[in-house]
Amino acid sequence: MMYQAWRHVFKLDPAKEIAEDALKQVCESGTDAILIGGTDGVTLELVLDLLIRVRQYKIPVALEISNIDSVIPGFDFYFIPSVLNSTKTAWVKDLHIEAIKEFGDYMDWNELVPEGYCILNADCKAARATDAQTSLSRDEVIAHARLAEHFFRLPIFYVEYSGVYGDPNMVQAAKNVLTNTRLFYGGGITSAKQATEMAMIADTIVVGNHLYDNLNEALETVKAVHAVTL
Ligand code: 1GP
Repeated sequence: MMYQAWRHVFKLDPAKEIAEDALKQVCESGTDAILIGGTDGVTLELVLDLLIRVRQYKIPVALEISNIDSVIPGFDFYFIPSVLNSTKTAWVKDLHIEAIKEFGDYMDWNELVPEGYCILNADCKAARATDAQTSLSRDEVIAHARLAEHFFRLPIFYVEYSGVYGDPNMVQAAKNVLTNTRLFYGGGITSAKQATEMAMIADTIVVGNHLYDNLNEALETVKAVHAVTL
């Protein structure tokens, strides 16, 4: 299944441990894909280990690149974040330029999926790591969404609240102005009810942390999302 059709995604952090039985349940949950990515402590060994384990199952798997040293072949897609509300050009495009300088001749551009991130939770690791300007008004979120779709023509605009449940009004504001760019929502989903609420707005719902906190509740979000048609 192409990523444009994904409604529900589980994000696994290579730096966090997950037991074999839990991983099996995640991969066989009916979710549309596994996205492997994290902010801290992501190493080549950890990524490779998790990729091999996930590959036992019949599920698309994408790497969300967090640093150039942990990129390995063998994924179905490579998601490349550009943090549109970062105040440092490093996170918008400089690291990307570095990677292209090194690997540009061998890159399979068809496997690369650029994501325009808009991080709205000031307290999450990603916001701190990228010096994101997170206190955006509704109009500013709309402007970022338009920048993603009409200026950079990115296939994905990712509203990221990692760790806290976001404001559905902000997510809706972004959705209202997007036509071709897919809206990903991630952050703080801990129940089927929240998954349903965000699935009524965003194209793709990402569930991460709660897998490690309460697996059964996290698994319930799959059905909840798939029950909603946009
Ligand atoms: C994190 O958007 C994802 O990058 C999911 O957020 O971990 O809070 O579910 P949570």
